[in-house]
Amino acid sequence: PVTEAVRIVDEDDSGIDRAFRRDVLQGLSQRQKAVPARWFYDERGSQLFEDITGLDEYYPTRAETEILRDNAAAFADAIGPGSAVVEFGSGSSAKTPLLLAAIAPAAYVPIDISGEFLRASADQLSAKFPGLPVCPVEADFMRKVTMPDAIAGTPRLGFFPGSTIGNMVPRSAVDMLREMRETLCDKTDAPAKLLIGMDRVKETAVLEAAYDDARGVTADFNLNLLYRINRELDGTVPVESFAHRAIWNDEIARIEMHLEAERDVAFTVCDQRFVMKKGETIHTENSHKYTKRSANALLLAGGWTPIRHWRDAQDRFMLILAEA
Ligand code: AVJ
Repeated sequence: PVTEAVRIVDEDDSGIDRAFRRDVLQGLSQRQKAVPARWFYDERGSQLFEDITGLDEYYPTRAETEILRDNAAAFADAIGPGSAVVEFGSGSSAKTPLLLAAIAPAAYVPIDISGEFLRASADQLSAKFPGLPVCPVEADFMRKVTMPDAIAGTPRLGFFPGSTIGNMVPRSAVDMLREMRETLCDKTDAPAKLLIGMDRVKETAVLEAAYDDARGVTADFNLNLLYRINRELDGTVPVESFAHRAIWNDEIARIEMHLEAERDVAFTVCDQRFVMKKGETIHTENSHKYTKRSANALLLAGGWTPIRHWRDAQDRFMLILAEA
């Protein structure tokens, strides 16, 4: 049974998402232009990301799925039955069923900012687990999210797979981890746990290939942001004049994605004019990579105590269980 999602996106009279407009106009006004990676995920962007997860070069999804598949008994043991699984960002992935099958949860609460995608994956999930209450919530999980009354009093397991935390600079990641703590402690006194996926530091060539695949799917994913700006924010960005770039920043252990202007360009977004020189970029994503120590330090700063770590056989990815 799937309950109706609560819609919370703030739109103006002409149907423009205010947060998207603010982030884009502010981001394009900076010296280093930047748009937060969360805006990749409109319907097409979500589909392109699903396509990325199937690419030979993109190992994180397969590595994390392998960890979930190979450690079901250990997860059941560490987490116990009867928790409400609160997933931050509802993928239509194979990972969630693996976790749910392993731990016998009391309910499943997917939280996502994209309502369409949220409902589709909630329906899929519900079909696989008849009898499991599924309560989707359309919300931005960077802020505290009010939990449905259906799971009042139930212990919570937050699930944040995919190394999505890697999109955030440490300051924002810590803020988010603290908000997740608030969300998971809402309407219950039971102690909360968090199961979080983090991608590991590894050879540069492997990392760069994962973000610049031979078929150009990641390039399309990156460029889709510009099409979205043009469509939703009345933009005139000349998309054909931009190229996808993915580079490893070793100093701070992250992959950076940029959109590079291949000639001098000028365009408007919501009637605001912007110019870019040839070679100038819009920074569209960071994907931080972690060691066990850096992951632990980040979690602790966010109010979570790491209690268990699991890795895939090739040491590419880790799932960490932490408690509030
Ligand atoms: C969904 C944030 C985990 O950083 O690996 C994939 C997004 N960007 N290819 C990642 C992404 C380019 C992905 N996350």
